[in-house]
Amino acid sequence: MWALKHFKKSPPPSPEYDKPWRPMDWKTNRQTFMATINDFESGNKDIDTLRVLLHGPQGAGKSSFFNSVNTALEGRITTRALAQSAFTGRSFTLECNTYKIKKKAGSFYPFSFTDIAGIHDDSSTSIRTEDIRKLLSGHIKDGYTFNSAKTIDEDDQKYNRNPALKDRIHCLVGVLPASTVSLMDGEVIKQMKAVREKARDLGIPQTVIITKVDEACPLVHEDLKKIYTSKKIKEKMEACSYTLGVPISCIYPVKNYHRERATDATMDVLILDALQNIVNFASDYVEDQVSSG
Ligand SMILES: Nc1nc2c(ncn2[C@@H]2O[C@H](COP(=O)(O)OP(=O)(O)OP(=O)(O)O)[C@@H](O)[C@H]2O)c(=O)[nH]1
Ligand SMILES: [Mg+2]
Repeated sequence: MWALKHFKKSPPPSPEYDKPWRPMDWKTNRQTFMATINDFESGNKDIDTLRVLLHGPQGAGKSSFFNSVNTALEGRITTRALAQSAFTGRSFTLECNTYKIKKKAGSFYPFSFTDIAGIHDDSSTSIRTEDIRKLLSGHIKDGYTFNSAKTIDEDDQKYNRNPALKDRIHCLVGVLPASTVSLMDGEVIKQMKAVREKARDLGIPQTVIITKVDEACPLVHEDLKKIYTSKKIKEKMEACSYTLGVPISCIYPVKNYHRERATDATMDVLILDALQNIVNFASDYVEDQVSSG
């Protein structure tokens, strides 16, 4: 009895590491990122735009991620890609849309984002993997509306019979929500892996954006700067790395702009860090393709 009364419960383990496991300098980074991104060139004089494809489950935050990049670069809230306001059970983005972002001086940044419909857990209603392979290799032009019942016809006016390096996708970005990364449907994982394999066969570099970190971890919800000390977020990133087979170093967690009414320096740093890495991968790919003929 005495022993029970005086038995001290050990405190619950802290949800936070003492030190960040990925270094991030929150104060100075935004200017540094902007300077680098503003001076960025495609890495090849024949290719003025590096093409990035956003791919992932429906409602993962793909359109919101593009809007977030646009917002972080422009320094004001923008919503060019329509994101869904609430979950509807259907993919909100239907057409294949490619977006470029204007610099203040009127020219464009040397990269674009292609936003397509998300993967459904029923593969018969998702964009066909074969069509995504064609998109990766540059056969599908912007504005094409995918048909889950059949792949693009070679006579379709949106079909490009002879794509050049500039028409290809130069970096594949998987987008997954942190909150459901460990609960992902087997069919969705299968479709994502199939696309990753196609990209690998074409030598296209790949990264992953983990969205909705605010919904996955209360600490991060309170203070986004805790993203790299949060045990929960590290756990989610490890689960994502394991499930998809992507190295952790190529996974970037972000909180997307979705209902904010003003920009936020901490959100911008995470978004711009991810953007800089994506664009560097794409540029390396283009350089390698040219040097290997
Ligand atoms: N809390 C939170 N919500 C987010 C975040 N990113 C996106 N959302 C919300 O998630 C929902 C889906 O976002 P979308 O950008 O439309 O997702 P999508 O991947 O483009 O979806 P489909 O086009 O339907 O495949 C929207 O209601 C967004 O407001 C985020 O980082 N945090
Ligand atoms: Mg969308």
